[in-house]
Amino acid sequence: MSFRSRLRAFFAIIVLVPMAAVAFVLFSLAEDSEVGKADARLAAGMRTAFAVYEEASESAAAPLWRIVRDRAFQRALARGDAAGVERRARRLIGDGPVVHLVVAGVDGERLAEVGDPAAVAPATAAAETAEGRRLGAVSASVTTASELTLDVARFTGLDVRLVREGRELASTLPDGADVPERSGDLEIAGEKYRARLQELHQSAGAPLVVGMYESAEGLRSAVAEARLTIGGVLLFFIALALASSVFVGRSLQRQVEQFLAAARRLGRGDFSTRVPEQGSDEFAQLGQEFNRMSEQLELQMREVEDQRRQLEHAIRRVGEAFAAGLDRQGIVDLAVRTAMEACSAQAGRAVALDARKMPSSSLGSDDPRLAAALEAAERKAFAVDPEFGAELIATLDPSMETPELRRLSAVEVNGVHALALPLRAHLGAGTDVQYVGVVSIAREGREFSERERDLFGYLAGQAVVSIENVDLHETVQRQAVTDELTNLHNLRHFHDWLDVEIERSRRFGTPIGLVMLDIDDFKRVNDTYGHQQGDLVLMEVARVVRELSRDVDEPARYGGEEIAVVLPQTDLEGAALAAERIRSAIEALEIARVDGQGKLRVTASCGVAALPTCASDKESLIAAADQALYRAKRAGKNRVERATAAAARR
Ligand code: GH3
Ligand code: MG
Ligand code: MG
Repeated sequence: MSFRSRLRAFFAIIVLVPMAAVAFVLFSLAEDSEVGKADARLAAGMRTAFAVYEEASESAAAPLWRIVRDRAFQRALARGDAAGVERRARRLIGDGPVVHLVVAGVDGERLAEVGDPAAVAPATAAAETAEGRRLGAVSASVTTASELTLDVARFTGLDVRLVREGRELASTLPDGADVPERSGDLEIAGEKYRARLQELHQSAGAPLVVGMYESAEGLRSAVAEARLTIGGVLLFFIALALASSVFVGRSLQRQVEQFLAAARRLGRGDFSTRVPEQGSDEFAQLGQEFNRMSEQLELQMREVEDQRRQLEHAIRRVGEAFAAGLDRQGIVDLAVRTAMEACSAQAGRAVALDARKMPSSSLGSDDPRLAAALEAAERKAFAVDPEFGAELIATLDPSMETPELRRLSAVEVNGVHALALPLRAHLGAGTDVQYVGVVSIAREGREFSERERDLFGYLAGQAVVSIENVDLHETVQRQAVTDELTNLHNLRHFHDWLDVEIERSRRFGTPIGLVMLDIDDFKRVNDTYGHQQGDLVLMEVARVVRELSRDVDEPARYGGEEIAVVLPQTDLEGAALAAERIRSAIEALEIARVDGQGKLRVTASCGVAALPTCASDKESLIAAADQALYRAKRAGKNRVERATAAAARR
């Protein structure tokens, strides 16, 4: 059922039902009042009938007087001559206007009756002699029952009926109808009437029963007329109520439709239009609430959209980071920037406890108020004074993982909100998980939400994983090119390096020197002092070689106790000098004995070659240096031998 039909039904109930009740009451009141009026008309008619009767009776007085004064009549009466009286009476009424005459003797005995016996309204007088002797009584009527009936009917507009001694004298009612002898509502010849009966005592003869009748036709039409008026008025009000219900319904519906349309627009994500808020009724309040809700929704949608954009941005950044293969600094910068963007922060930074393990980074606004909040959050995150670096590491067991030591902290300083999270990472081979720094973000005005805190924690965690990955990568890379015992480059790296340098020397026309070094009588060291002592000797010799090499020189472990040094931009002479420096340093080296029994000394022999003087490529260069080394051994060890130019030609 639609809103409008419900409204209509409601109006029908509150308007039509009471109207019907009012109509019922008014109609019955109208009928009652019409019956009352009819009774009043009957009573008035009755009075008229009595008055007409009275007049008729009075107008009989004068003619009667003439009759009783008639000498002949008196004489016949005095004689008691009934026939004479009748004769004389007949003559007397023959001239009119008397229509009926009754003569009684002194003792009341009836002597004569002439004229129309249906006459009514008689006047009565005594007949006397001139001397005053009473002769009898005479009554005369000038009016017949039907005349009286017609007169009264004419004056009153009602039906009239006269009855005497149970016999109908005259009537304007339909002929031959059976008329009940009572007042009230009657049915006569199939017609409804309202009747009033009243007895009228005549001066002579039996009393008359006068009946006044009003046809229900008149009553009905009067009632109908009243009903028509009432009905008209009621109809007017019903129409008025209906019209106002339609008007109110339409306006309510219009408002409801506006809300419906606005809700639909909201549903489609259109927040631009507002519903009207005129007035102060519930609709206006609803409108205000609706608009407020719409504004809130719009705000939140915008926020969601902003967040979506930020997220997209962050994802892109992370994607770029994957593609770029960032270094540690890049990762820390990226972590700080992503955390700032994801959490809508204005400033952010990462502070490292040890710059060798993790770089620091500071991004965004350098507003000192933001910086103050960042620092407060950092201090709180560690729960110790973070002039921290070394101090923190010194005071804490870094492998300890307790909520007091590593936690996300949130602070508010002068309206600036900040978050900080200590970073723990596993960096460097052979170390445990340690605190490496703290990352923090700050913004003015708005506190960080639960979701932002979670996101911040997650991103910081990811940054740690990334740094660990880079660290691991670097370690593996280093291990791949490093000899474990001596920490010199391994053989593979030596070859790669030499390839690169030879290429470079060819391009720029610069020389390359190569020194091949072999420890003298190394087997004897092993045999005499054990393998462990041999290792120590190897490490010490490697250290000396490394120390005496330039940054660009690349010492590498070539084999067992052989070391090769590539000397870029160095000719044979230069290489021989470098080799000699190394040889004499080794000779001077005192190596502690592992059994603690003093020290021991070793010597080494070196073969030196150079490009392009002694060789034309890598293989021949190595071979030339090898041959020189061989010669040095043969010549008595602990010496430097140079390759000959002839080696290059071979
Ligand atoms: P020469 O003066 O002729 O070089 O005599 P040498 O004893 O050094 O002879 P050679 O070079 O043939 O012997 C190398 C020995 O070095 C053989 C091997 O047992 C030993 N050696 C090789 N690598 C290692 C190592 O990593 N540690 C130890 N302790 N010994 C090694
Ligand atoms: Mg050897
Ligand atoms: Mg040797």
